[in-house]
Amino acid sequence: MSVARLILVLGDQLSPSLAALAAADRNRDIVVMAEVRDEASYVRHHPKKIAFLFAAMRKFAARLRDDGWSVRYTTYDDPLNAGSIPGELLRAAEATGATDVLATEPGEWRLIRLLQDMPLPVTLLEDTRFLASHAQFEDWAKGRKALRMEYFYREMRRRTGLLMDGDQPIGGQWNFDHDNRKPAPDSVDRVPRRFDPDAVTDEVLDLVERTFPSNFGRLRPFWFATDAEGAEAALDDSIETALPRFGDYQDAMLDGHRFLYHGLVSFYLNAGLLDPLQVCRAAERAWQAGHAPLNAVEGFIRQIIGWREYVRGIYFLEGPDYASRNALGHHRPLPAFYWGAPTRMRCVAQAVAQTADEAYAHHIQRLMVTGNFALLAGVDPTELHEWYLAVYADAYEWVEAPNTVGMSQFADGGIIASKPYVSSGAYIDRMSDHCGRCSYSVRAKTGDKACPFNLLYWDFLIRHRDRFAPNPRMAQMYRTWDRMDAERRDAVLRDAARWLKRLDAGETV
Ligand code: FAD
Ligand code: DLZ
Ligand code: SF4
Repeated sequence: MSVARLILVLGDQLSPSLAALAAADRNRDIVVMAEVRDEASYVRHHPKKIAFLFAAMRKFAARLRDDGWSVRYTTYDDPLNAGSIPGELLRAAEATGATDVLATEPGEWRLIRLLQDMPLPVTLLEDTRFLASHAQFEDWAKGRKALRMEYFYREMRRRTGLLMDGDQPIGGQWNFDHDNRKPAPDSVDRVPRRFDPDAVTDEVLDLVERTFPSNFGRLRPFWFATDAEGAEAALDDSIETALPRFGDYQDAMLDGHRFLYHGLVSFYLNAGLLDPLQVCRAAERAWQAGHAPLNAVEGFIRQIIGWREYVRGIYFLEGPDYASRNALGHHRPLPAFYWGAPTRMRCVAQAVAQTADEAYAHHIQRLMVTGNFALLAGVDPTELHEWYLAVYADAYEWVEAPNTVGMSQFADGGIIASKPYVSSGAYIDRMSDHCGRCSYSVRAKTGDKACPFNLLYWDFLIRHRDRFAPNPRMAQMYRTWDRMDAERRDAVLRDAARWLKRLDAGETV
C-alpha cells in the first residue's frame, strides 16, 4: 500500500464535498485539522467567531471519523500544538511518515503563500464549493472595460437555471431592486432562531473565554448553530420567517432590531456548513410555493450567486496586493469608537454595539454606516479592512476585502464600485429611526449640532473633486454644491474641519 497523504481541512472548509476530501482515499489518507494560534490571531477575531469555528471544526472532525476517515485533530490547548497550519502539517508528517499534502485552496492569499512555501510538496486543489471557477471568472472578465456585477450575475442565472424560464428570467426582468429598499417598518415580527450550546460548544466557549479575554466583542450569549444540521435548521427558519420581507426591508435599519429580515446565513455559507446552491434552491422553492414574492427571492439569490461569487472572483483576479490598496490616499487612524469607545453618533453607536454583541451587522450597517463614515472621514482603508476582518463571524479576506477595500472604500480605484458609496445623514434618516434618538440633528447642515455625515459628505466630495467631478453619476452632487451660496459652503468646510480636529484629538464626537 502506498504512503498516506495528509489531507488539510481548514476551519472554513467544513464541507463533506470539499475538493481535497473528494480526491482523497479514506482508507489510507489522514485528515489534518488544527486549532492554531496563527489563524486565531492574525487579526484579533471576535470571540464568537473563534468559538463558532472551533466548535464547528470539532463537530466536523467527529463526523468525518464517523464516516470512516482517520482524523488528526489538534486542539488549541494541546501542549504540542505547533501554533500554525504549516507547523501542524509538518508535525503530522513526522508522526505519520506522510510525505505530501493535499489541500483545498484557502480563501486568503496569506495562507496560500504559507502553504506554497512549505518544505513538503503541497497540492492545492481549486475550491469547488463556489459556483464560478477561477477560469470561468477570468473568461468573463477578459476584455471587459468595466467588471460590473449585474452582467456577471446574469451569466450565473443562466448557468444555474435559478429563476429562469428557458433562457429568459422569470418575471421578465433580471433584477427587481426597484421594488425593494423600503424605509424601516414600524415593527418587526421576526425573531431569528437561536441554538443553545451543547457540551462540545460549551467546552469551546470556556476555552475561548480563557484564551482570548481581551478580544473585542461578547462571547455570551452564544447562539450560532455549529454543524450542518443546525445550519440547515437556521436556513429553514430564515426562509420561513425572513425571506418574504427580505426584499422590502433589505436596506432598513431600526434601533434595537439587529437582524430585521436578513438571512443570517453568511457565517454558515462561508465556513462550509451550507452550500450556496442549496440555499438558493430553498429560496426558489419558497417562491414556487407562493411563500415569498419574486422581488425578495430574486434579491436574495442575487446576493449569493451574484455578489458573493463576484467579489471572490475579483479578489483572486486582482492578486495578493488587493487588500492593501489605497487609491484615495486615506490615512486617518481608525477612530476608537469602532472598538466600542463612546460616540454621540447614534447610527454608528448602534452598529458597533450590535457588532460587539453578535459578531454580525447587516449589509447596510456595514456599507452605509461604519463604511460610509470611514470613507467620508478619510480613514486608512487597511486599518478598516482589518477591523471588518476581525469583528464579523463571516469574515475571510476573499469576501471581506473586496467589500471593504473595493465596494465600501473605493480604495481599489473603482473596480467594484462605479462611484463611491457616500451619503449624508439624509439617507440614514430615510432608512432608519436612529436620527430621532441622536444627539446630532440630521437636519442641521452646519454648526455644533450638525450631523457629522452632513458635514463630512461635502468635505469628502470637495477633497476629491478632481477625481470624481468628471464622473457623470456624480455631476449632480457637484452642481448642488456649486449652487450653494459661498458663505454656506465656507461654513460647511470650516465645521467639517473643526469636527475632524476634535475626532483626531480623541474627544467624544
Ligand atoms: P443577507 O442580507 O440575508 O444576504 C444573503 C447572503 O448573500 C449573505 O449571507 C451572503 O452570503 C450574500 N451576500 C450578500 N451581500 C454580499 C456581498 N456584498 N458580498 C458577498 N456576499 C454577499 N459578507 C461576508 O460574507 N463576509 C464579510 O466579511 C463581509 N464583509 C463586508 C464588509 C463590508 C464593508 C460590506 C459593505 C459588506 C460585507 N459583506 C461581507 C457583505 C454582507 O454585508 C454580508 O454578506 C451580509 O451582511 C451577511 O448577512 P446575512 O447572511 O444576513 O445576509
Ligand atoms: C478564522 C480561523 C480561525 C479563527 N482559526 C482557525 C484555526 O484555528 N484553524 C483553521 O484551520 N482555520 C481557522 N480559521 C480559518 C482560517 O483563518 C481560514 O481558513 C483562512 O483565513 C482562509 O480563508
Ligand atoms: Fe447618524 Fe447623523 Fe442620524 Fe445621528 S443624525 S443618527 S449621526 S445620520
